[in-house]
Amino acid sequence: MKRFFAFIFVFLPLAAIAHVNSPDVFYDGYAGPYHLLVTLRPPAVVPGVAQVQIRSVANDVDSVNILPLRMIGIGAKMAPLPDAAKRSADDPQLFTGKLWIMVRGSWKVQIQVAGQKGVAQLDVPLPAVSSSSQPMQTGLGILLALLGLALAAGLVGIILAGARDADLGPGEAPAPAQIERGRIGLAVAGVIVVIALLAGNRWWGSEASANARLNYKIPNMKPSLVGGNLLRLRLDNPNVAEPTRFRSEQPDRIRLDDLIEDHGHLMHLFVVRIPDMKAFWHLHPDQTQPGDFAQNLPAMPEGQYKLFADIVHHTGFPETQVATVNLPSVAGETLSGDDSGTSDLSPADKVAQLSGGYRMVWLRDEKPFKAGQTYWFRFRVEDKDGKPATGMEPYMGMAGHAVFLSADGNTFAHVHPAGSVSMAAVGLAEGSTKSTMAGMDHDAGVAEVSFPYGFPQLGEYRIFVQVKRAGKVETAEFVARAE
Ligand SMILES: [Cu+2]
Repeated sequence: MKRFFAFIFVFLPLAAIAHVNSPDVFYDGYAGPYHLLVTLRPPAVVPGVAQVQIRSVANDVDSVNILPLRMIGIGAKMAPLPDAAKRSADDPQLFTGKLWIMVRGSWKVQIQVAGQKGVAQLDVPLPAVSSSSQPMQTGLGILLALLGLALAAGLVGIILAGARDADLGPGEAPAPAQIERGRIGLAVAGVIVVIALLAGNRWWGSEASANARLNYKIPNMKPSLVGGNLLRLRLDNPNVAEPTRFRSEQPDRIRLDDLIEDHGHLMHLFVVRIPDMKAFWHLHPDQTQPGDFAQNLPAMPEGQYKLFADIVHHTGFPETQVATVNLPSVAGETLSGDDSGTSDLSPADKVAQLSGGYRMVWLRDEKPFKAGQTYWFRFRVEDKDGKPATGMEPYMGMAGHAVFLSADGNTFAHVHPAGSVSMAAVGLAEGSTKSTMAGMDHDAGVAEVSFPYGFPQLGEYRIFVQVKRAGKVETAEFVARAE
């Protein structure tokens, strides 16, 4: 009975996809000549409403239209009519809108911008999932149950009265035969109501469990250490894709044999020692077979480590697989290729020391950060005399890479100057139109790097910033707090 009336669900905020507990999408890029900072807040539950926020950096935009599209497949070509984003009355550079996202999976938001320099377009990837459902609040449940009981009693009453009193004239009392017919009516009505309630309960139960099966669970990969320094990772696929045709169809598991490269690698693995967070590596394990990855570890001190492995599916759907592992002291190999990291970080408030007397300065104002707001996190690399560093190079095609990690290790985001989207998804979303992302190769060589991001909850965070200078990847760590 209670379950029958539990058809209204109250959903918790969604937990994870790419990044862990940090679902918002931040994107710094250009629609043709227009520089935009885009924040997408995916719906907490799908179907649901995504919030869209677009800031025109140079204040040269007159109007913005937004449109949700599937990332790949037939839905990517069938565009509904776009919605107009609303210009804020207090802040003419800010445009906001809402979009309905009807199906779980890999989406993009197409942003059409008009201004003095003509019309231009930018596509921003939006992964959408529901991660949990929660029973309805007790008060509402009781209210709906009482209303439902009143309806059931009303139905029984109508059938009883119809069977017993239909032939009676005004003021006439029912004869024994009519009373008997009334009893039969009452029994039939009771049976109908009980069957309706049981069938409804069953229908709801199967809908609820179908829905629960589609809730997104954070994949917990299985790490193991082989032969002293080979780290093997067995990926986890606890999630199912939304069935495309019929609800009753058994949904497919999200595949692991469909991964695509994201800035040059199938996997970006971040290894952070907890709880001190003074050791940090950014590694790129090789796929040995679908779902299995292996990495020769660098020299590492003994300790407990958190692992975050970023992968991207062929749909452009990004995922972070997580694990916690205790490692003995690893003799390890010297880092090579794009692998980087160090075990002697000291978290800085503002100025972090790099090698050779260089340093990284966090260009922040003293105002505290608010959770849920988008900021640019800017960093400058200086030489020992405080001059902007020379010899800056792109690291995996970008001016910098940043990891935002909560002090408890439960919130993780891998962010680039272009934002928190996966570069592989951006490539898919763009299709034929070529937009420009902030911080790509052409921006490298500059001593300053910025990352758009917003802290999802209050609390303490660490920011790991990686840049490449004179052939060497430098890692700096900063402490931040969201109030
Ligand atoms: Cu990166």
